[in-house]
Amino acid sequence: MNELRRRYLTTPIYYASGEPHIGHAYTTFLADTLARYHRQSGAHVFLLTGTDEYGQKIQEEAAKRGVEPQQLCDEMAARFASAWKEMDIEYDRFIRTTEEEHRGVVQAFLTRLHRRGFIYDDIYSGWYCVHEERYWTEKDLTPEGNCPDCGRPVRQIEEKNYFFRMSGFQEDLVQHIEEHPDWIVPEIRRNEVLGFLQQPLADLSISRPASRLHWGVPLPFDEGHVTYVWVDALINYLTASGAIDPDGSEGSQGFDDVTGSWWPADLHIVGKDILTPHAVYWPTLLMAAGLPLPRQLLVHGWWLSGKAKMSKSLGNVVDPLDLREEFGTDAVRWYLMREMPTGADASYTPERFLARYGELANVLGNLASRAISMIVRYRDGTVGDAAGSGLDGSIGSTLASYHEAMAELKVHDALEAAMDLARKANGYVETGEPWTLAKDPARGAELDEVLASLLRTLIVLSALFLPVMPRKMAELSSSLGLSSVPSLEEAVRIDTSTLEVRKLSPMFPKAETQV
Ligand code: ME8
Repeated sequence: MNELRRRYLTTPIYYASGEPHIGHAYTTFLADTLARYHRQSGAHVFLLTGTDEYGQKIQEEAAKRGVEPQQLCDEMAARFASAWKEMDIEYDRFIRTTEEEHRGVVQAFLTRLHRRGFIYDDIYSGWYCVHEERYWTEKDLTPEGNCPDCGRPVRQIEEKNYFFRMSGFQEDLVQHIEEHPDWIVPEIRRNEVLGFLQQPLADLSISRPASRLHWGVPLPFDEGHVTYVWVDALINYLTASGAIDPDGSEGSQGFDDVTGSWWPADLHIVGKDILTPHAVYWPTLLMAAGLPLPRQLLVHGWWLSGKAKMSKSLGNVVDPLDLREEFGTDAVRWYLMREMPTGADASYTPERFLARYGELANVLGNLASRAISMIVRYRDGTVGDAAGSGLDGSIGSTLASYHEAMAELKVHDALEAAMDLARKANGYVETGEPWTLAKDPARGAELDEVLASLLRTLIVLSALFLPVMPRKMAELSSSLGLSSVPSLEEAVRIDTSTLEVRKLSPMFPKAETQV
């Protein structure tokens, strides 16, 4: 298999303590959209998602509900998996950190670090936020003495911990980031990490005493402690890659040679809330284990409701399932992908949703419906192979901008380029006036040219929108007489004279919801 044509993409693994919400859905749609784009271009893709199941937060949530942590995790993992299936996420693996295989890989990884002398024990005393699973120093806390990340009260603790010598990798990490300008995108997040790395990097606590927290992977070298949930969670990307033998009690199988596995990941897609674990803890842990680093991190912004982050604990989460009921999954995917410039924050409002939906209905849906009806009405569903330059120039430039934007992970720009082609095609209908041509038998050749050009454009549009709206584009391509949505390479080569176009019911019906 050609190495370059492999793409290993990951989403974060979501905490099994809460229900899937629009924030999770956004990241997962983004990953699925990119995965579908690469698959469609012929790459061999592996898309990983899953649930993060250990840690104090899960232990406490289970206790609150009066169930065993495993039961809570089983229920929530099933909820996430079925939500993703319903939302047409084509993942290749759903990993759960409580799986035996993952526990084995975590232990093999830690054994390796321990043997290499990167782990030591010490007494930790300071503040701890259960919700964020993080230690804080006095100066980190808010003026009220709460967690600086989530604002919740913190606890003072003093306990034995194992530490990873993260500080020793500071220079190597800075060098890596400087030598690979695209390693963290967008640049604002890269600069944030470089800024953070201007201060001395501390060592990382990687354990919690089992007396306080039993719900975790036991350290392989001290059963009295479990692995810090963030260390365990990050390793999921490695477990799923198949690089490390989970039964490797020596902790070495697979570490020296990852060929044949999916490691290293091509792209970790995460929200900005989890930048530090992914851009600092994870690469330094991998360096210590002697493993290659992931090739790129895409760090997106937050969906906000007003100015606040949408989050379950703030109670302002809009359930994407609610929107799907009326508008369908594809419209929700389109809205989320088109509205948020990858990397920036965006606010959800019903007005913006309806405006974006209007674009689907009035530009893409309208083009498809008028072009298809004219092909059916004037040519009984089959157009000739009339060449005619028509929209071909616009198709060429659209493809170039679309691929360029996708390569830069600017999905919103790629989609805008695609929608712009549909807009141009509507303009072409207005100026070409096929209805006038149809009235004049002497202008039949001109009509053929216009209709063939519109058909070629619709074929290309179905391929351009496939990654974001797989269901609707399957309907569209089927009405164009194709057996499936073509790749972009194929789309521009299809001989339109062989196709039988059939009527299509409105792709994006008028919204009943008004604001
Ligand atoms: O952090 N806007 O899990 P989590 C956009 N288990 N994205 C959002 C969002 C919002 N308002 N809210 C959540 C964890 N997200 C860890 C990850 S990975 C090894 C371990 C998305 O359930 C975004 O991707 O809190 C964010 O990074 C992730 O959900 C956090 O999910």
